[in-house]
Amino acid sequence: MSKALEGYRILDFTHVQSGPTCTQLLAWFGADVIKVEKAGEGDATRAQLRDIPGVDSLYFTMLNHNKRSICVDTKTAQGKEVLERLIRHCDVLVENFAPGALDRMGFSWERIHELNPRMVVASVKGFGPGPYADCKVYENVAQCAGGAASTTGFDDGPPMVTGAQIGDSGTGLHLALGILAALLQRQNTGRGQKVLAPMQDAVLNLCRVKLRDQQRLERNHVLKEYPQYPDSRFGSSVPRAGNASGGGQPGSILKCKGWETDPNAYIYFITQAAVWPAVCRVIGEEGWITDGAYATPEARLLHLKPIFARIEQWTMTKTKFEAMEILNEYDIPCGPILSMQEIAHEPALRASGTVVEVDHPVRGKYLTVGNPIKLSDSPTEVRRSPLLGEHTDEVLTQLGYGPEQIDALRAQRVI
Ligand code: CAO
Repeated sequence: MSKALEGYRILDFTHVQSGPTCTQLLAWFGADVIKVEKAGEGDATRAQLRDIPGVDSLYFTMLNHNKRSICVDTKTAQGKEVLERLIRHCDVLVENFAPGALDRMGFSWERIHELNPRMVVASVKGFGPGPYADCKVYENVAQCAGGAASTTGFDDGPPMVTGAQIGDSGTGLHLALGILAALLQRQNTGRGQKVLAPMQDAVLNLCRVKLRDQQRLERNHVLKEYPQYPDSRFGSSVPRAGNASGGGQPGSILKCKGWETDPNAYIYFITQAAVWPAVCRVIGEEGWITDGAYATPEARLLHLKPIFARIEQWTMTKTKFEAMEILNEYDIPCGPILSMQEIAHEPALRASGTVVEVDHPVRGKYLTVGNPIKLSDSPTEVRRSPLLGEHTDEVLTQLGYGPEQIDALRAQRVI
């Protein structure tokens, strides 16, 4: 079967996490992704967080599937010549170097556009234009600057970052969308364009509901869906809401049977208005269906803490999976808190290709997260990440280099 992005060539000048997540997605959709790495060392993540000495780390392998790897020292004259040929050969250049690195290498947007006017040049940077435009940025910096940390955690604790890599992988997703839009526009204009996804902006986009709440707070000085209501005072900015949903359907994380010893024996429980009578029946509080203090969503906002405490008395009598089964019978929205161990063995995720076992010639078998986006006419087949420079000769040959020229480049340590 054909692939959605078959025929598109991506010059993958990315490293660490944000850029590689973007190009990995493009590769999964069928693009030919050529990862250009520093001769001799490669992407720094190959050697970071290693669990087996001398073997490409899981960090690297899990972010670079389905790509080809070519080693070129792009700071040498001959290396720049290789890069120029690659720019002419490819449709998209994706990079996430520190601000200015590509210009310093001699490949400004103007130069790239001159070499290949159809090329889309896509960049992840920590910040967009402004006072921090020149800063280097990693995941948690973006979470902090994008509004996630100040709105995550508990009211009486410090700001908190989340394990979901919304700054890196979240920005990679945004960039991939920008690239696809630019490629579609190119079909009409014949021209490439610059695509920029700043990490701060991507995180803020994912924190959109908190900017919504900031404005609601400024107008009404209270957020009735937040756990601070009705007992505590609100300040001037959106507070941390703990595990409350903070949205139109109140929710909370509740203990289940075994919570004393199992750190993940919890369930997320949502008291959706439509199923409130069912919630009351399940927990044995039928009186709450008609009691004025509980009967409407607005009335319940005054009593969310005692309501969830009462529901928790019920969830503590069930395992999270037993509770799920019962609640699903009544269409009550809920979800078990799954550990990574449970997710790794979840048969449905294996069956859908979201958790995939991959075989690597040096590392052996390992688990990875496959393509979470499913296209019915473009199935994803997850292939292992490339060894450093595995495809250097193959790609250089495609670019028109002969065997002697390749040997000479190798002798001069350009590749
Ligand atoms: N040959 C020769 N040199 C190469 C090369 C190659 N094939 N590939 C890269 N380089 C050089 C670059 O030209 C640059 O050199 P200069 O600093 O002399 O211009 C250098 O290698 C890489 O620079 P860097 O500053 O990007 O790398 P770093 O490890 O110091 O910083 C990071 C890493 C992530 C902080 C920075 O790249 C950054 O802020 N990127 C943008 C934001 C981002 O993507 N952050 C997410 C990080 S986690 O996903």
